[in-house]
Amino acid sequence: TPSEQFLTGLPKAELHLHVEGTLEPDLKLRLAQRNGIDIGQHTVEEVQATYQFHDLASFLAVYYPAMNVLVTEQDFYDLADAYFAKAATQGVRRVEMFFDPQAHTSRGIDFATVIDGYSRAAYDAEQRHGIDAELIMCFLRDHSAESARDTLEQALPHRHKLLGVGLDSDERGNPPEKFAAVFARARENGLKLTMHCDIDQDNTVEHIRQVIDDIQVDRIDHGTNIVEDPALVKKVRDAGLGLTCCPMSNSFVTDDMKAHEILNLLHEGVKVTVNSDDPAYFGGYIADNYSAFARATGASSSDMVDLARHSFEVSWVSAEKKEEYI
Ligand code: ES4
Ligand code: ZN
Repeated sequence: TPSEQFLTGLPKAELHLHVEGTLEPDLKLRLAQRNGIDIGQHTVEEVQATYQFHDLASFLAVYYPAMNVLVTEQDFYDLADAYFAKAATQGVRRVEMFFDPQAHTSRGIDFATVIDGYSRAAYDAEQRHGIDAELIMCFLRDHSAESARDTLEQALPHRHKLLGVGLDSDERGNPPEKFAAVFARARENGLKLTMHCDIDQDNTVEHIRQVIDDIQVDRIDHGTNIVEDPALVKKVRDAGLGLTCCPMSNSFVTDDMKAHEILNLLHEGVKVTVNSDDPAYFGGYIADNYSAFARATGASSSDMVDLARHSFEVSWVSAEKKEEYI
């Protein structure tokens, strides 16, 4: 198997990264202190001990309350900046970063505070960390379609700070079609579209069909379950649609990295990529995910190079820049 050093050094694009999922225990404590918020823990070890989950519900129950420490524009800047610093040490050159505005506006933080902090950090990332970063605004699918629509309207004056929109949080009972109208409006405004199709869903094949045929997404987050339907594999392959897979995250949600499924899809010509999802919570950043994936599957160096190349190919970077990366 390829060495960790080789995998770290490979230039990579990170296409599936929730910035709120990069909140490390030490930064959480520092922000809590700075804002005078009592989070109930006082040491890194105590905070780390709360980062324990076995499925999506138990994860989200830690993830959303943690965000209370994010209050000022500088807090959002510092969170994203800390992620970029870490990503730079893992060979990341390009980031298309998810953020969840509703997780903040629903607790009284202004939309502008959130997007301006993240956007300023993304702008500075080139100079500070040699990373080209842009933002993807995610809607929380367990909130109403009206709330998503309202969030999109709040975002439109900030349109130039956004690359695209996504859909995350709890998929159960919240199918893609619930958000068809708001995604259509996002597309009219020139935004790229992606949606999560999680690996642990009941009607996953139907959801994947909806995101392709009805929503006409430009990428799919996870989507690994296309392996259940050969016709869907062919459709995704022929469309050149990127899948943003997250092995270490998968192992928390289902006890299975789905690494063999991802490698098989790679060998079948599907544009799969490997990403980190919520690295502060799932125990590893992107190079760690590449390593875990390679160890689990015995993937060759050439497979790993293909994954890294795909990450730039299915990224939403401008055509000229894409050529430089590939
Ligand atoms: C998430 Cl692992 C996961 N699943 C769904 N939504 C999310 N948001 C952040 N991480
Ligand atoms: Zn995700």
